[in-house]
Amino acid sequence: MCRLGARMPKIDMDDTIAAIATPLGEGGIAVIRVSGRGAFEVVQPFFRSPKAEKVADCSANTIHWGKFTDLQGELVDQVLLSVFREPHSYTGQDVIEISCHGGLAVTKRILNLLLENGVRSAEPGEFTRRAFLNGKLDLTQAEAVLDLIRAKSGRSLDIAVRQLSGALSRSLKTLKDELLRLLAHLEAYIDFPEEDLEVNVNESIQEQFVAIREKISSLVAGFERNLLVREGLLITIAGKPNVGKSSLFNALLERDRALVSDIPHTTRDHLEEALEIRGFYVRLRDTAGLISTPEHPLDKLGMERTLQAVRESHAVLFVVDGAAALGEADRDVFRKIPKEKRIIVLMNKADLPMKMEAEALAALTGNRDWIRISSKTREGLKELEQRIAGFLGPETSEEGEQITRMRHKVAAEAALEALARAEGSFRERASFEFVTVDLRAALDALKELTGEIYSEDLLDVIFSEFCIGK
Ligand SMILES: Nc1nc2c(ncn2[C@@H]2O[C@H](COP(=O)(O)OP(=O)(O)O)[C@@H](O)[C@H]2O)c(=O)[nH]1
Ligand SMILES: [Mg+2]
Repeated sequence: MCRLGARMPKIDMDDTIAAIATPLGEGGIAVIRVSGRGAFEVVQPFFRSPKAEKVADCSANTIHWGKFTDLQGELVDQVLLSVFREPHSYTGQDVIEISCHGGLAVTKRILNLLLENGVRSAEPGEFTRRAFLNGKLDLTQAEAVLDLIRAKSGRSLDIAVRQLSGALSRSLKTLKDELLRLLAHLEAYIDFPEEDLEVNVNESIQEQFVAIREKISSLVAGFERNLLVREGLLITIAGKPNVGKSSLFNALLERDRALVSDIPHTTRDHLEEALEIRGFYVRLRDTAGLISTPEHPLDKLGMERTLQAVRESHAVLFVVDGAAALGEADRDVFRKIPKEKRIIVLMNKADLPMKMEAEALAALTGNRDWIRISSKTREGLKELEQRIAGFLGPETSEEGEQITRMRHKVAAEAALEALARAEGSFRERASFEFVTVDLRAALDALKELTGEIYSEDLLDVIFSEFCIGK
């Protein structure tokens, strides 16, 4: 691996670090993780096993019951030590995991005893950073560790697990191999005058360019959707007062979260709740009904909040009352929704006799389809959930690997640009040196994506997002 820039790493990789790896609080057990060359020696003075085993003599991947005491021999807790030996551990170093009872005082006491005995407190993400630096994971997998911990829905968990298992790394490896093959191919002909290239060689090189370009493009294609899957789709319910927005909000949440009444302007501030729709993480907002001429100062504030919520959201549910005719107030609301938003039109109160004219609604909404729903009887809600899930992904995931972070996108786009330059030079029959320089730049961009090329600053940014103990 090579490092960009000639700076010394800020973090010493060789000292022994420790941290509580489980959430701080009460639980069945807690785990304190120790990693580094001195892991066995620093734990030894505190550990008494019935067979008086030395920690350093324990075989790799074994678990040992014993007493954890302070240096005066006072019992702190009965613990299990899990022993891992370099290089077969999470960090690639000698690692001991101390499982103790899951209380705040006991975990802190064990950690403090270790810290007083020459162990350094781990920085956020430092265990995973060591794993990366020791080649246990590439950078996309290290990022997936964080995504897995943070996953809020089944779908975001699926993506993180695949990425952690190396699916994205393998796709990138194939791409890098193809780029290397193309480079080798070109370099084999570098001493030939271009015009002497046989037609079939020329065609084969062009085909390789196209194949690589298409693969990188398809990696980038799903980025925005993956980002939404990971961070959650923000959906705002908008409509004039009394069309049933809060009732719909409650129906989707399956609990009475928002106040519902037939008094207009019941909802003044917007409410936000998280829910899972077909395995996707969604943040749903109920808003104050939009009116064009708010009189009460609180209504004016409510309007501003609603408009802000609409602007911030990825998708808008535009609700009309199907039991009434379409009015100017509905038109006003629709005009306030930016048209680049994903919009779903909902004709609510389908359990009542319908008065809404389909033509008028189609004319207003630019012929968007609508769904007839009833927040009262739940009619149409399944279809609505399906439409929402459709924004985030196909029902079954048969697509290839896709990137999940802005950092990946920037690197993949840099690779695409360099590849386009190389392809251009090749078509224009420029000297092969021009072609290979840009191909190498494309390769380097992919290496930055996987972390074969990295800077300490980049690692600082990535791992600072982690919690201590991971
Ligand atoms: N029959 C019927 N009434 C509904 C439905 N949805 C809402 N309502 C009623 O419409 C009124 C306004 O509902 P609310 O959810 O507070 O509307 P909001 O002002 O848009 O939030 C209340 O009396 C609700 O019970 C529905 O699907 N069917
Ligand atoms: Mg309401």
